[in-house]
Amino acid sequence: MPHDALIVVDVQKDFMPGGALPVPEGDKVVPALNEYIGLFSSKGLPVYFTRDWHPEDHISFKAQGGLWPPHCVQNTEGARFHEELYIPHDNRFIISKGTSRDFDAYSGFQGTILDSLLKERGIRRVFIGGVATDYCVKNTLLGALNLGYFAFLLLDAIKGVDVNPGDSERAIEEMLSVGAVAISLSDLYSTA
Ligand code: VGL
Ligand code: ZN
Repeated sequence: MPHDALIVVDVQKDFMPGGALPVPEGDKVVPALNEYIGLFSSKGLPVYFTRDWHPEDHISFKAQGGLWPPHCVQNTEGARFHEELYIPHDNRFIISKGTSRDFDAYSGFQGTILDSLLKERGIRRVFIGGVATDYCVKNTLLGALNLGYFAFLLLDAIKGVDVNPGDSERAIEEMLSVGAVAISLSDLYSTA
């Protein structure tokens, strides 16, 4: 529908198997996401790609006392999007987050202009998929709800890191408990 937008969260090489901070089966989100991207794009609806885009001495890295190995360092190979991710030519926006040394951002809205880009277009509903379910997907979705958007969680296009077993399941339950609606590709095709 008009006023719908797709948000693709952090589908970057470092979050894929073999990357610096791999999400198990993270690459499995790509085929489904490409279908969502094609669907939105074919209807002229905007697609927003978030990316983790850290300086090399970022506060979230272990050397600075953070939780994570260095990942998604600006302008490195690991920060690039998965090679098979479909990036349309039109109506697509890249949102870099976690770009300053002393702040981390699990949400695509934190420290970015994503909210103003959506507002400018009158977007009311956002469809969110990508990685990691239990970090950046969750925080981006909760941010969207807090900012007043209606949020769909793309159940067939998310994967989590599960630092503790069950983290992704709990993240999904939390998102649904605060108002997100879970959908899959088949739901969209049956109403298209
Ligand atoms: C993420 C951990 C650290 C994510 C980003 O994209 O979910 N997770 N930085
Ligand atoms: Zn990060």
